[in-house]
Amino acid sequence: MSILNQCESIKVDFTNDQKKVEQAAVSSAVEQLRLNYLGRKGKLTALMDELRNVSKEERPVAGKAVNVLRQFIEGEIQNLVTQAKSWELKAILDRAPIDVTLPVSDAAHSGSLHPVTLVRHQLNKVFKQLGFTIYDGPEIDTDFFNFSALNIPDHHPARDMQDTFYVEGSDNLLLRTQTSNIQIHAMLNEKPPLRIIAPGRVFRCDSDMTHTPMFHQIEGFVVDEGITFAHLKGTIDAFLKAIFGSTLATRLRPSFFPFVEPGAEFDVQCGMCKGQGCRTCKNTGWIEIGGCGMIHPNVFEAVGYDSSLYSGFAFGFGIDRIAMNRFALPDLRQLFEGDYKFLGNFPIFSH
Ligand code: 2NL
Repeated sequence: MSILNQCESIKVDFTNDQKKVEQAAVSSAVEQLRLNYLGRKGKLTALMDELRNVSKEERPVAGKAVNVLRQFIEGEIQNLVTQAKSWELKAILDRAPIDVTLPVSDAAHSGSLHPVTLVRHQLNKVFKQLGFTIYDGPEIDTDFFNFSALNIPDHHPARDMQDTFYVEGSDNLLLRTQTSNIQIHAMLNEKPPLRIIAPGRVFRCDSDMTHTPMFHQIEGFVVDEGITFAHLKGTIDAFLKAIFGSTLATRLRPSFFPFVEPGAEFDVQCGMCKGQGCRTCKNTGWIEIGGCGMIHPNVFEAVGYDSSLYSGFAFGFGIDRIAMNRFALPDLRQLFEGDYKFLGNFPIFSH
């Protein structure tokens, strides 16, 4: 068969095959069509090889015919490639839609919130109801925000390398040891009246049965004209009752922290024995929760607040210990081991 006749017959074949591909409307068929004509063993490739056997006189005409056919086929395949994109999209849209309202089966791993997250959410909610705003700040901070502004003297043991993680190669960067740094940032950024809680991770060089090098705290503070110890006592009592139950008693005990004067620690009656004494409360009837006090005038001076005009109270406590109490956990460390068998025991949703 002459080259020109072959061109005719290949074109007829191609047009038929092209129709079939359009009917199938799947993108893989387009690629198969391309291989059948333009691939290494394709029909058009074979025809181009044959050109070599054509006589010199006929070659220009035959060559031109083959070229015209090649451009035609390449153009048509390019069109099909473009069309194939919309076939693929239509295939996706035609799939049965996923019903997101179906209940999750018991066998599925539905995930759950970490116990510390659950307790933090509850604490945030309680403090929001008491009119507090949640504030955030850096986990890596300077000596000023973590220590100096808080009236912690230069040679206080808390600043020791044994107790605080310092950033290598820097003379004053450290991992915060308490979330009070957030409150210093808040006081410098905002003006009184302030009612703020600061939840977050804190870091200390400490690791044993009851201490992990990272743990979670919430600190809170209120600054305004005329704030008294009575506001402090009422707030501590209100939030402890909201978290542990309104029937449990609360108490303050005198204590010392460099950033407050006077200072106190606060306890809630043991929920296990209702104050009778048991293993959980080591027979005292009370669970120690945290510390508090009236903000020291030196702290106000450090942030440029007039301590003769403003007064305030502050408090701080660990979230992890409340989670341990809430879920009756024997070991603090399992909170941070990432063991699915343990973490799967908690609810998906919090309040
Ligand atoms: C504890 C005790 C406490 C504060 C934290 C505070 C913050 C500022 C000024 C004054 Cl900016 N005080 N925070 C006060 C008393 C105690 O924490 O046992 N935390 C786990």
